[in-house]
Amino acid sequence: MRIVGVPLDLGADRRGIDMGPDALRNDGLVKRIADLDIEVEDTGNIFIPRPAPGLCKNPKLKHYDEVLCACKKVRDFVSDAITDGYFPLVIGGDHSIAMGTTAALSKHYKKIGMIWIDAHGDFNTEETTISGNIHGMSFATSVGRGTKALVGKMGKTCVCEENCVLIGARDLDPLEREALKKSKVTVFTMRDIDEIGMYKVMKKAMKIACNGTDAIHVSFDLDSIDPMEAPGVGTPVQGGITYREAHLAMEMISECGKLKSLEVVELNPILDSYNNTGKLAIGLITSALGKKIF
Ligand code: Z70
Ligand code: MN
Ligand code: MN
Ligand code: MN
Repeated sequence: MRIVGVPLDLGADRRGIDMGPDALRNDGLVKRIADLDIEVEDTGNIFIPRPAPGLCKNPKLKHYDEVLCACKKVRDFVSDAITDGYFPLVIGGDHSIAMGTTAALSKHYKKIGMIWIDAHGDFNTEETTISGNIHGMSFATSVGRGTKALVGKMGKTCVCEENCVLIGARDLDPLEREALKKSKVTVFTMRDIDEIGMYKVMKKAMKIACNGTDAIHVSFDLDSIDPMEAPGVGTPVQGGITYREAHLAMEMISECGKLKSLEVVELNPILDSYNNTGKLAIGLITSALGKKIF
């Protein structure tokens, strides 16, 4: 296991999530993984330069140059980790970094399934975005949708749309919603979880993500969890999944045996009143890595 920290917040509106990786370390991330008898190497944080002051060049792709540059670094670090035989754990940072992680995986695997756990869809493009924040476009980019400004900029993608699942959605922009409906991504909204429960949602999700794929990537946005249990995130949205549901999801992912990389993003220590969100994130990581209660 190799940890790659990405202190990037330029893909999001709010500052603070750049401190996410160090907050997780401070809460004991490395030791908790080592306690599972997993060899763990922490390579520290990727260097993210501060943006040059001045006018925003394109309000529909805010901090484009900086985010792209950061994602290319993420791609190279993650790709090197895989080449060196490590399981990559990417800790953010805002969700735009998924574009780098999925580009790296695409160099090593032929057909990738992806489980994207998020309150949001992150399925915007330069054309549909309202905010201009690139973290709202990273899912779309990872499956090859959107403008040339992002798609293909980090290399080709082998993330297969029909093997992708979005879980926990409850805050979609209007055009983003239409794009998701037209796509081959399977969406399990909060309503689906209410109706059939997380166990059945995950059974279906794993079947879709595993079908004919040689790797599964999990991209976990901590804002998927209800803000009552996880207040320390970039964009809190009411009505999320519970702590227990999140653990069940991670345990079921771990049991499938195809998990090849994990990414945990959008931790905002500034809003994390009692460090609960950081501790919760570490617990979820250990569940995904195979920790069992009994
Ligand atoms: C909105 C946008 C978003 C995360 C916020 C929100 C996107 N759809 N993603 N927080 N992780 O700006 O595109
Ligand atoms: Mn935002
Ligand atoms: Mn997200
Ligand atoms: Mn989100």
